[in-house]
Amino acid sequence: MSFQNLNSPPLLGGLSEAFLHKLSQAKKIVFFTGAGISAESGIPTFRGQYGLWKKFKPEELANYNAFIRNPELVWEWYNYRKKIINQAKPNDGHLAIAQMQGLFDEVTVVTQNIDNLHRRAGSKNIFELHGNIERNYCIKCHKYYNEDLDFSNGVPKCSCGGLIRPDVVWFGEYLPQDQFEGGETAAIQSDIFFVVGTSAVVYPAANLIHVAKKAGSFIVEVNVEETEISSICDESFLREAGKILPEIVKHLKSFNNKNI
Ligand code: BJW
Ligand code: ZN
Repeated sequence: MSFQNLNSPPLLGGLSEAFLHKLSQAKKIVFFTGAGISAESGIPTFRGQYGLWKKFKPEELANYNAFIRNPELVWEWYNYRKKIINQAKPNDGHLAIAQMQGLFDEVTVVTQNIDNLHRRAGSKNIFELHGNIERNYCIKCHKYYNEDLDFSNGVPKCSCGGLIRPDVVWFGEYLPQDQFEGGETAAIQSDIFFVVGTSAVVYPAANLIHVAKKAGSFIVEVNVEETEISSICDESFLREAGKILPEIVKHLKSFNNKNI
C-alpha cells in the first residue's frame, strides 16, 4: 500500500505508479462515501472528535424502538439535522466527484449519507444505502410524504393514523434492496473504488469495500485519519476530501490534454 500524508503542496506529488496507471486506464469508477465528505459543508459527522454522537446517543435515536418510544425526541434530532443540511451547499469534494463524470465511462456514487448533496452537486448515478432525509413515510401504510411536514400539532400523522417517519435506515433495519444491489454491482465492476470520508464500521454498507477488493478493484481511501479498512487499501490519502478530489480532477484534465 502507498500512504500519502499530503500536508504541503503539491498535493498529488509522488503518486504511486500503480495509481497513476490505474487512473489512466480506468473506465468504471465508484465513490463510496460517508459523513466525512459532507464535513466541509458544515454537516457534523457521526463518530470522532466532532461527531454528532458525542452529544446524542445513537441507540436512543437511530432505531425503530426509540422512535416508537419517543417520536418527538427522534424527530427533534432529524429536524435539527434537516435545518443544517438545508443550509449546507455541496463542497469541492462533491463537485469534484460530479466533474469526474466527464472523465470516465461510468462514475457511480454509492453513499451512506442522507443529505442529498451528491445530487445537488450534479452527480447522476447515485445509490443511497441509508435513505434520504428529504423523504418521509407512514410506518403503518407506507404512504410517502415528501413535502414539508407540519409539526404544529406534534409528530405528524398519516391520513390512516400512522406516525410519519424519515425515510432513513436505522440500526436493525434492512437497507433498500435495489440501492444495495446497485451499489454491489457497481463495486464488482469497478476499476477503481474510492472510499471517501467514512469510518467504515457500519455494515452491510462497509462490506462493499471488501466486495470491490475481492473483485479485483483498486481501492483508494481519502480520509483525514486511518480507519478500519486502511490496511486493505492500495492507496491512501490522509487529507480532506475537498482538497484531494479536486487535485485528482486537475491531474486527469492535464493528463487528457497532454494525450489528445
Ligand atoms: C473526513 C473529513 C474530511 C472527517 N474529508 N474524511 C456487528 C458486526 C457487524 C454488523 C453489526 C454488528 N452489530 C450490529 C450490526 C449491524 C449494524 C452495524 O453495522 N453496527 C455496527 C455499528 C457495529 N448494522 C445495521 O443494523 C444495518 N442493518 C442491518 O444490518 O440489517 C440487517 C438486519 C436486519 C434485521 C435484523 C438484524 C440485522 C443498518 C445500519 C444503518 C445505519 N444507519 C445510520 C443512520 C442513518 C440515518 C441518519 O443519518 O440518521 O447511518 S448510522 C450512521 O453511520 C449513518 C451513517 O451512514 C453510518 C456510517 O457512518 P459514516 O458515514 O462512516 O460516518 P462516521 O462519522 O462514522 O465517519 C466519518 C469519517 O469521515 C471519519 O472516518 C472521519 O475521519 C472522516 N472525515 N472529515 C475526509 N473533510
Ligand atoms: Zn398511513
